[in-house]
Amino acid sequence: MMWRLAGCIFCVFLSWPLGSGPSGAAAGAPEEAPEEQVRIEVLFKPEECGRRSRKGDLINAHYDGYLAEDGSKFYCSRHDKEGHPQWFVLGVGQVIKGLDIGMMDMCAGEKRKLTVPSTLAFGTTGKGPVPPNATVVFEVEVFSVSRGPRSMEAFQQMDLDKDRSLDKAEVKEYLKLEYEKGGKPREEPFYEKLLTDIFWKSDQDGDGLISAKEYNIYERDEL
Ligand SMILES: *[C@@H]1O[C@H](CO)[C@@H](O)[C@H](O)[C@H]1NC(C)=O
Ligand SMILES: [Ca+2]
Ligand SMILES: [Ca+2]
Repeated sequence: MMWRLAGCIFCVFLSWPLGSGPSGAAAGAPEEAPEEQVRIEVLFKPEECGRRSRKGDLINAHYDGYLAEDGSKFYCSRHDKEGHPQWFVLGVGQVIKGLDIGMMDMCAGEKRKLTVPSTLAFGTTGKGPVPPNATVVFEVEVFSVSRGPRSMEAFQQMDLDKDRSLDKAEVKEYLKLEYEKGGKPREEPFYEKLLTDIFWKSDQDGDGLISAKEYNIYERDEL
């Protein structure tokens, strides 16, 4: 499951309130002051601590969110989406900044308590039950850490003619396979819309191809 957009098959997209929407602090937050950091407390670390999470990794985790002020719970992934742990890509803004930061270097089985200042959470506007400027606390439990969706393996798999760039036909072929594997084949207009969206986001120079560089926007250290 490689494209973020295709991720809806297994709910990669974190719905509200974890996603950093336009009103989230991630967008246009000023430089963090030194005290505006995520406080990380490791609650449990398994003896066998395998792969540590890094930017671009695909993470599967549960998290509960509390308001620091009164300890009230405002979010619980165990009760959302039928209680399935959530999937997301770490470090790329799919979740609030505080989680992107505080969930680095975790292994499967590890539990942490993260205290996140509002600037790295829901900002000066807040969101839903989270009031403006609220410090929030997340209790997170990681179930799996794996290579991110934009791995070069995935790129090579998609690049059928091996010219180190992806055209629409190649991406479409891949998406179709992924959706069929997921048991949810779609109609043509669905793929067209998805492709338009993917290219709009990834084809930065607008030449109709996604180059390896454009594709691998956040995993440079793995190239
Ligand atoms: C939140 O913080 C901002 C920036 O410090 C401030 O301007 C604003 O008045 C605060 N809002 C509330 C509701 O406290
Ligand atoms: Ca190609
Ligand atoms: Ca391009």
